[in-house]
Amino acid sequence: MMAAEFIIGAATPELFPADGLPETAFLGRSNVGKSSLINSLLDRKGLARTSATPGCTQAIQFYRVEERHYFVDLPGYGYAKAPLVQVQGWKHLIESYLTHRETLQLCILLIDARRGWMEMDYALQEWLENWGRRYIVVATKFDKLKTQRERFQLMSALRKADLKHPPLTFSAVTGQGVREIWQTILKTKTQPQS
Ligand SMILES: Nc1nc2c(ncn2[C@@H]2O[C@H](COP(=O)(O)OP(=O)(O)OP(=O)(O)O)[C@@H](O)[C@H]2O)c(=O)[nH]1
Ligand SMILES: [Mg+2]
Repeated sequence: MMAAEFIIGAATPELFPADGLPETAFLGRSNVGKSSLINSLLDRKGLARTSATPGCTQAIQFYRVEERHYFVDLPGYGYAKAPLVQVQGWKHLIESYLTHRETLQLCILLIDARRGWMEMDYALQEWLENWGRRYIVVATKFDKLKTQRERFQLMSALRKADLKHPPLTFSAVTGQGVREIWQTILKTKTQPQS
């Protein structure tokens, strides 16, 4: 089993770990399945807190993997019932992380397979492009698409977003996609940042 431990939930940038280990960050709408993906990749059911209630993860959560890498669980966006101050706090925290974090090597942008791209996903993608961040797109909850037709429609919708890396699919229920996502993470670690 892979060694992984929770290090800190950081609500301000001063609390981010300072030991310089490379990081993979998980981003996406509230409730899309970020924490579930982290648990699946690490094969640890309750490590990252998951919840059926959107907006569960508020601070930026750092998990150290095998003493040489961080997985970073970012708070979700687009939760309609969140108070405005909270939305502004979210924006500030995420932007300072994505803009300044030198150890950030790869962003994993999660998209709900049933919904496809939504407005805020595009905004975030554009933001990642503008800041030259390396990222991949993962369509989660793939198990919820029951027919071939639905799956085909999703994949063609995802490809419209002009991605450098082809989108991957994932399900926390079936475990589908775990290996491909790991391969991408490991590959990124060995490539110099462009
Ligand atoms: N069917 C299915 N349900 C999933 C999958 N991934 C996550 N879920 C469920 O979706 C809900 C939200 O999952 P989380 O992992 O907590 O989502 P999150 O993106 O971390 O949410 P926030 O922290 O609130 O932003 C939970 O009820 C999960 O059990 C999946 O692949 N398939
Ligand atoms: Mg979460």
